[in-house]
Amino acid sequence: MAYRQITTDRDGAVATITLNRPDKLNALTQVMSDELVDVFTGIANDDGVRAVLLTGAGRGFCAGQDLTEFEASYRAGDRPDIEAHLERSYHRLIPVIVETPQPVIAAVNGVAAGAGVSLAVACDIRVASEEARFIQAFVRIGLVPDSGGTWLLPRVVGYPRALEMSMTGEPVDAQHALDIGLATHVYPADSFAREARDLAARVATLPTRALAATKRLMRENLGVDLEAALKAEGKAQSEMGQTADHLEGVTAFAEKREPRFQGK
Ligand code: LHQ
Repeated sequence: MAYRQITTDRDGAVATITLNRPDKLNALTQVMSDELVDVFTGIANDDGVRAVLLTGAGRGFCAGQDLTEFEASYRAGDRPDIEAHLERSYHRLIPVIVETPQPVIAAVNGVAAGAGVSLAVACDIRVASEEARFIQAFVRIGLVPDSGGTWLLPRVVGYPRALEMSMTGEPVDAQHALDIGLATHVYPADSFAREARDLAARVATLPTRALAATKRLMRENLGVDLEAALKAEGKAQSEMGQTADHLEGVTAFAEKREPRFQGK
């Protein structure tokens, strides 16, 4: 599939996906959403990829749903079928990102608004440029958070912060995002791209299968009791115990050297 609204790049085991509508702060269209589903689906089946970086071209990360997609119908006094749109778009896209086996890092280079925040919180790790802002913009247009925003955001920043962000729609700047755990690192704008790439390159050297199982367990175990969580950990650990990377990890420890994981 030739992409029109995203670009992709591969550097070793790191795949970078760049939302590429800079003039519109990378607002999400149906085309962009379909392209993202396609590229994430391909990556999930490509064991040569061991880390994914998601970022935006230009000064924005993602301004959320492209509101002009519905402009004609609003101007005509009609109401678009938002639920049908969500099902075609975000209800396919967000699970594909969340369930990507490889670690996915959001490099939030600028403003993230509405579904743009949801994209960021669907990723496993968020780093922010000091120019980033996070805006739960839905309330500003009389809507509720969608695209997973009611499920993902409370899991990242906790219920009270998620509720405040979503009820006020006020921008959260990079420093505040760091304080509340919405980003785990903030970097100066001029070194941001390099710092994000370096992080992805480091993550790509880790035991990829263990990372895949870790993110799946953390997600699934949030909704189960301790007994079930322990059982799921045991099952996953038994699988990890058979991996080449586990053997390499313990061998490297015994030999007092750095491990060289292969993602196998
Ligand atoms: C945009 C957008 C945008 C189109 C900036 N669309 N062009 C799901 C299903 C159905 C319906 C609704 O929603 C959803 C999920 C959602 O995501 S709802 C939330 C949708 N997003 C928003 O409401 C955010 C709208 N944008 C803004 O509030 C501002 O643009 C922010 C605060 C993000 C950035 O402000 P500035 O830095 O001042 O930039 P700007 O406003 O000047 O924008 C630059 C350009 O990008 C401008 O185009 P132009 O041709 O005039 O230069 C904007 O119109 C365009 N743009 N967001 N969502």
